[in-house]
Amino acid sequence: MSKTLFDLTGRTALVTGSSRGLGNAMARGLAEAGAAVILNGSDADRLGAAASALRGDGHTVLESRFDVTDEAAVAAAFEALDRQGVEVDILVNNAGIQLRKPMVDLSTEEWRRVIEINLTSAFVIGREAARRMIPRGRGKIVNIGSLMSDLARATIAPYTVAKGGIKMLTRAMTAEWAESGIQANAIGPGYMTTDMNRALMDNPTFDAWVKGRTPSRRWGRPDELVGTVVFLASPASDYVNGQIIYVDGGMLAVL
Ligand code: GCO
Repeated sequence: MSKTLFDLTGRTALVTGSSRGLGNAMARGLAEAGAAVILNGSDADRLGAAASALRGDGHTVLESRFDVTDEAAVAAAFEALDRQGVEVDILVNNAGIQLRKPMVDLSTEEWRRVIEINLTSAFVIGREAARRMIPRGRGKIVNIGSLMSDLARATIAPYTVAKGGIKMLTRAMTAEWAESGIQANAIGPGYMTTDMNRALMDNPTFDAWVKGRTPSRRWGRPDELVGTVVFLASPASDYVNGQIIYVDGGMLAVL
């Protein structure tokens, strides 16, 4: 097997929401596979600390601080990269929030905010990236979905709808951009040990439910997404398009 199949040397990856959590773990994994990484976040201190940590390990890191819901800021960030001669070869649309509240108590503004961050931003940033990938005839887009791309859980309706939309946006990107040499795919993480899930992990009943409902009988670790994101960012996936790969310990495979 060619050694270059999973080699990202010479490629640049932008990972949104990569100051911490799944985004930071994936950015580190892409860097360890040879990519230069562009970290994104809205908090300058957290972004700087994350960048320093990766640079400390010898990786090539740029910082691009923008709010993924601010369309003008997104456009300006890409224009800044253009001016620096930095081409985004790999885009990981990871940024997202969670809001746990019954729909009857949810405000329309709360609904819109989650959809804006978790779904619309992937379209807006994907559009900016694709406008530059299409003339180059190549590009990799990895959208981060969820178990909720396929199944619903009570009290997280806007997150569920957004993640379902991520699965279909991935297919829409494929429908329009595959012929230009872009591969757009998604990853559906299962229950992973992240800050976003801290309240669930600390709830003995929920913790027991996750372990009982997951065939692997455990929560997933953020670094367990690295193999899949490197695969989807590398030449190994040049004929893979419009797919969602669940990294969920088998949860979606069984009742
Ligand atoms: C929840 C969790 C889930 C996980 C993940 C599962 O409240 O049920 O936050 O949404 O974070 O998305 O794939």
